Amino acid sequence: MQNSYVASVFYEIAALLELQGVAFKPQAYRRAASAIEQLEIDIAAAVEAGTHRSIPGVGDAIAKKIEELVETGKLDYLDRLRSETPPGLLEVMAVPDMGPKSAMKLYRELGISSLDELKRAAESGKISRLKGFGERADERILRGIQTLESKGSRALLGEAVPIAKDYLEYMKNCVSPIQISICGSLRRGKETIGDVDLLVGSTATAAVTKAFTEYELVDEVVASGTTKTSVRLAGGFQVDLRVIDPNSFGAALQYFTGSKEHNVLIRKLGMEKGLKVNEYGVFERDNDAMLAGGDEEGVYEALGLPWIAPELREDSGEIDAARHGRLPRLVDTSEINGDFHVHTDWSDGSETIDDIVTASKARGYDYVAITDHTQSLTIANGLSPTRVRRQIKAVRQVEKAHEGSIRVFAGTEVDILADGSLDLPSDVLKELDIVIASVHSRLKMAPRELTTRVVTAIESGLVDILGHPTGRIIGRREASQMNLEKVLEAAEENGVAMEINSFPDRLDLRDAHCRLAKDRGVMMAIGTDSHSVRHLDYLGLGIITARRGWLEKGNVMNTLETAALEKLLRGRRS
Ligand code: DGT
Ligand code: CA
Ligand code: CA
Ligand code: ZN
Repeated sequence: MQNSYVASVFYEIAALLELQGVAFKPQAYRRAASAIEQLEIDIAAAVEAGTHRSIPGVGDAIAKKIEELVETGKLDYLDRLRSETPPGLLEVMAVPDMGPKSAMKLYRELGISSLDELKRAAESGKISRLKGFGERADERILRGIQTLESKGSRALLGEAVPIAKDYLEYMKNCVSPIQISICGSLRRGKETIGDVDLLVGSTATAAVTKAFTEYELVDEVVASGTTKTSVRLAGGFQVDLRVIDPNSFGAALQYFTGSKEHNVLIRKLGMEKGLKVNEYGVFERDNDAMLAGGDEEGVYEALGLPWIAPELREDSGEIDAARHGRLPRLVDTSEINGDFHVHTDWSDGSETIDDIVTASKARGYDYVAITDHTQSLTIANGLSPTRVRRQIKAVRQVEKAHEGSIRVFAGTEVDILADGSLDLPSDVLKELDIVIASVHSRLKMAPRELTTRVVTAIESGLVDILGHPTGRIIGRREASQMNLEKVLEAAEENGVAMEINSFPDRLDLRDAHCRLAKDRGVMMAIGTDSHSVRHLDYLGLGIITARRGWLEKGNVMNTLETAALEKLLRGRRS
């Protein structure tokens, strides 16, 4: 059972109670929901261990409901509430800024009980005319509906990557020889993906299209033409396929990788040079002679540019940099030597230290850091000072058993408490090889207070890495309102690295913030925040995020060789 599911049930209960005009109770459910959402361990595991009762905001009544949900997957109470409320009102209430009172009023006075009805009423300007809504209400509501719809339809990069890779492998096995690539936002590594785009260079269009639509996960063929076919997969992903003549494969790859904004600039640059650029190639405008098209490098070369990495193609200065020979040499997967953020079964991870070390070795790492939670995160079975000391010994033993084949850092993800102090005494922190410090609670405190809290931790002289710095959860929780500039300034002064947390729904710092950190001279540290062995694969998402942030080898701590890294870590907290 997923925490997000349990949280969503409690949010729904809160909303339903609000619609019924019940006081206080909705707040309690919302608090519990938010705490469950932020839990770093599986709620079912918490129930099993009995620790769900110590989640903030969970009293006896809510604890029982959690148990019922985890055990049966259902909740009687929710079903009852649902039957008492007009269906569709929740949808209406989900529109940003639409409270329960407004929703009820719209229901009573205009009979609105669905998003569609709300949209129609707003489009015809009816809502502004109601008493108490204000003259811009229609506009505001339409904008809210748009936000709601756009957010709902995008998937996480980390969800799309494996789906696209499987599809690609299948296509390669079906049709050979084949020129094939992922393009679109997925190739650029954007944190959320609208749809997956595949490009094939082949003259056997019909055979390729047939193979594409016969993939076993295809639920429905949405559109089928001679050059473009779209399918919807079980689970809802849309995948677009384009088939192009192999002579134009590079030009099409460039075109369909986008972004649209990047392509507009590319075409404009072509125009200035008397060239025409499209998905078939680069052509002389005067006589249509084809200058490039077979490969992507050739397309850029014809425009007088070096090849630009897909992650940079967002119209954020990349073309200018390319023209002046100032493109970054982006950090590459082959340069990454280890992972800085891994949990084990000592706190809320599911495997042993040895499992993690064995798996890290299999991935070719030179080092891995074991960084479990600390005591104040009781729900995550956080470690007390005594247990930290025991764990250090355990880490040394595992490392020894692997006979020098991998360096295992004894670390922690220490909680940053509300006043900025750390959740372990400094003598214990000094015994560790590496310290990540993270905020896990009270992210919504006043921005200035939060900034001071984080800066205090950075200035402690005990921290190597600030974990998931902004605390955002993609699509669910906005980045915290702390002053990032101030935090980066403190990090630079104190030689503290910012994490790129690679967990699919975090990617924190995000791409643009990584670039800012680089400009401020702050080092970045990629960590997967793994809670199981398979999460170690998320490292790739962190690397893509680093590349989208224009980071080079020198900006990323994971590129250091073991000896250099140890020197850096020792120097930082002595
Ligand atoms: P998404 O799917 O919303 O995450 O974003 P993209 O970038 O994958 O967009 P998508 O799937 O609509 O189209 C794939 C690429 O094809 C896009 O990045 C650029 C190119 N493209 C599509 N339509 C146009 C267009 O009208 N003009 C230009 N210049 N390029 C286009
Ligand atoms: Ca796309
Ligand atoms: Ca598309
Ligand atoms: Zn954390």
